[in-house]
Amino acid sequence: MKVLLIGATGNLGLRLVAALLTHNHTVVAFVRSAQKLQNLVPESIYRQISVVQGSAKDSDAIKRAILDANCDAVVNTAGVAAMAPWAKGDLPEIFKAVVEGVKDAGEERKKPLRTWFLAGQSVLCYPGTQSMLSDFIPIFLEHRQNLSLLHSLPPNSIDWSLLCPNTMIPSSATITVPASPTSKLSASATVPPSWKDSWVRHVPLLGRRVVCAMNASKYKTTLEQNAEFIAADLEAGQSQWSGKTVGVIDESNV
Ligand SMILES: NC(=O)c1ccc[n+]([C@@H]2O[C@H](COP(=O)([O-])OP(=O)(O)OC[C@H]3O[C@@H](n4cnc5c(N)ncnc54)[C@H](OP(=O)(O)O)[C@@H]3O)[C@@H](O)[C@H]2O)c1
Ligand SMILES: *[C@@H]1O[C@H](CO)[C@@H](O)[C@H](O)[C@H]1NC(C)=O
Ligand SMILES: CC(=O)N[C@H]1CO[C@H](CO)[C@@H](O)[C@@H]1O
Ligand SMILES: CC(=O)N[C@H]1CO[C@H](CO)[C@@H](O)[C@@H]1O
Repeated sequence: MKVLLIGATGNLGLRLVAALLTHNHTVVAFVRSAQKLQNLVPESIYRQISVVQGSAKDSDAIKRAILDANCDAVVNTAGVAAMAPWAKGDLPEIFKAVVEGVKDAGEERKKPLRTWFLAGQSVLCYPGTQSMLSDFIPIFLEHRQNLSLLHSLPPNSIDWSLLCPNTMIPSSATITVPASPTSKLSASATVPPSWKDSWVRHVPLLGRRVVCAMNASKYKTTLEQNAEFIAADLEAGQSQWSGKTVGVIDESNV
């Protein structure tokens, strides 16, 4: 596919450049500074991609980038959610602008774009309940409103998925295009995969909160694994993750 990658200079964005190329996608990087991207990736990789400069808060610029390059998919990794409930990050503004730009581009080309957005594990549901994990541990709350926005979209305006990883760490500081993908993630829709509940959840008020905290480290993944997951999914014409929040776990932790 031809993929508009918004936020290519970020931790996850840089790994996505490599993973998308590994999967033979055509990469159009949307960044605030082409120079910064050029400094961050090897020359051999930079030569294989095209770059559009603009702000992810500018929905018109996003729409134009999609239509000008004739992209059929989008990945947005720009913007970071504020961790504390009272804090304000720039993700909400970016998220809203990207949603608008992608939706408008879809309308104009009369076909919704396959689009991956990023949130965090806190918007997945506690298995067996209707409550989000962030009901138990109230962090990264900005992702919640942004999920509501996706849910409120009219049908067929964006073919979206929302990746909801826990902490992502780099497995390598250098950006390379591996000939074949490395270790894999297991995924599930709506809830964290391979959740092992415990009697502790029955402890009044605090129980489920404790289970969430105790389980958190199990869900640590690498940036490279998440990039690989998205790049591989974009190879499929139709994805099982359409319209879903998606939880992931390293297969070796299952
Ligand atoms: N890292 C984690 O452990 C983790 C866990 C769960 C979820 N997430 C989510 O995953 C996403 C990616 O995380 P990350 O660690 O890759 O973040 P990051 O390294 O901080 O990258 C953020 C990217 O956003 C870009 N950006 C910010 N404002 C922009 C604007 N106005 N226009 C264009 N680009 C803009 C930055 O570009 P510049 O280079 O120009 O600043 C940078 O490329 C975030 O939404 C985060 O909330 C992260
Ligand atoms: C990408 O294309 C190369 C060369 O055509 C091919 O050998 C490789 O298997 C492809 N990779 C994937 C993941 O399809
Ligand atoms: C696009 C969208 O709905 N963004 C919302 C994300 O969440 C913040 C609140 O944290 C809202 O103000 C934004 O409107
Ligand atoms: C997957 C996982 O790590 N599950 C653990 C969650 O926390 C409970 C204790 O509260 C453990 O028993 C589970 O093994």
